[in-house]
Amino acid sequence: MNDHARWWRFYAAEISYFSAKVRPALRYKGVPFFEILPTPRAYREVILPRTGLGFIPVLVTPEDETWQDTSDILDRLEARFPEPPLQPKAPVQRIASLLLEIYADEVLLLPAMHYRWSFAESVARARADFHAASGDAETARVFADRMSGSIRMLGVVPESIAAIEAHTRTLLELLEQHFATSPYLLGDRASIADCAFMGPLYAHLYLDAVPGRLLRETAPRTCCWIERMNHPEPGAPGEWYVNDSVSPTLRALLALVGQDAVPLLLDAVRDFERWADSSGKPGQTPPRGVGVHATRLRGASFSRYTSAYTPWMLQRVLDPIARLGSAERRAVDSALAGTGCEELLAFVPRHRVGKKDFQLVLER
Ligand SMILES: N[C@@H](CCC(=O)N[C@@H](CS)C(=O)NCC(=O)O)C(=O)O
Repeated sequence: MNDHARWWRFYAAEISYFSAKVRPALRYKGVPFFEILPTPRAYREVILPRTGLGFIPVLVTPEDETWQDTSDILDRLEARFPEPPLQPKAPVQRIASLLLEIYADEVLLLPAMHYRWSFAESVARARADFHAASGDAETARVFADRMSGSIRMLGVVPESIAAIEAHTRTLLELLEQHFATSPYLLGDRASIADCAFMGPLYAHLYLDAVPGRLLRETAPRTCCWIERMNHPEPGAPGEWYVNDSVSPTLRALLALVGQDAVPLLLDAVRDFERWADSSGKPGQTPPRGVGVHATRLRGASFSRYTSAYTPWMLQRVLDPIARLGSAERRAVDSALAGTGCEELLAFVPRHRVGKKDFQLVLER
């Protein structure tokens, strides 16, 4: 008989972006877990009292610790279950995987939210799926209203929609080329980058009505990768690319990040720095939106709200960069030269964001 007290409890939903990032890691590492629906009771009795936040996923360990925030969860899982690894240690692949993670978490939110909330067919399906997952029509309606009402603040506006769709088509083309030769983003083994890509690609673009057709009609290899990620084979054969290298198709994906996502990320963190210079107080929890900034995607100009989460995610890339030795740094610079990602790596923040009790805190 199973000893259920030793199982992990994963509060998550199938159509939740960030749940989809952690679930493959739990399966891949063979963590014994129950996935528990985000019902009103789960929020009331577990999620809100333990984290003070209304976010999923939340992971509760067998020792009754609470883990929240997918990036922290993936780091802690890696420390607790180092085999099979999901986080490359070699510098180029380490930095590449973190660049792909910040791109997936912060920028692919735009196509994911656009394709879910801009089309009546997708909206009807998502609302029904929210109801099914929460088990409560009113809770689902309130949540769906909040999500659909947030897309303008994220930058999904009439001025940006053509650029968001063009970006998505390019991404799918590049993924199709990549998966023609490699089963995962960094070669023959899954990584944290694959986990992060599952958020937008599985939970939204694959499961939602309108983009679901787009993926099945134009991106069959990406659909196979999604299924592969959700159903890892025990034993996890394969390795990342040899000698810390980057394949031409992975480089093309990094160049897409450099060309389209880096300007968005830099506009966001520069605006956060302006807010912190003028209004931030060390020790304070920044508001969820500290302001609004102008940005551009493929020539389209639009505005988005500025979140303290973007600089926190960027620190995840910049901190390991700062720890590299000079030969390692040269290797990273030469692998990324010409992709456009260099500008992000060269950014030097004046401020620092930390965490206290699951809340972001301005440290300096
Ligand atoms: N940074 C968090 C984000 C979690 C998140 O945004 N989760 C969504 C579901 S995919 C949510 O619960 N949103 C509720 C809200 O925005 O109020 C993480 O990585 O865990």
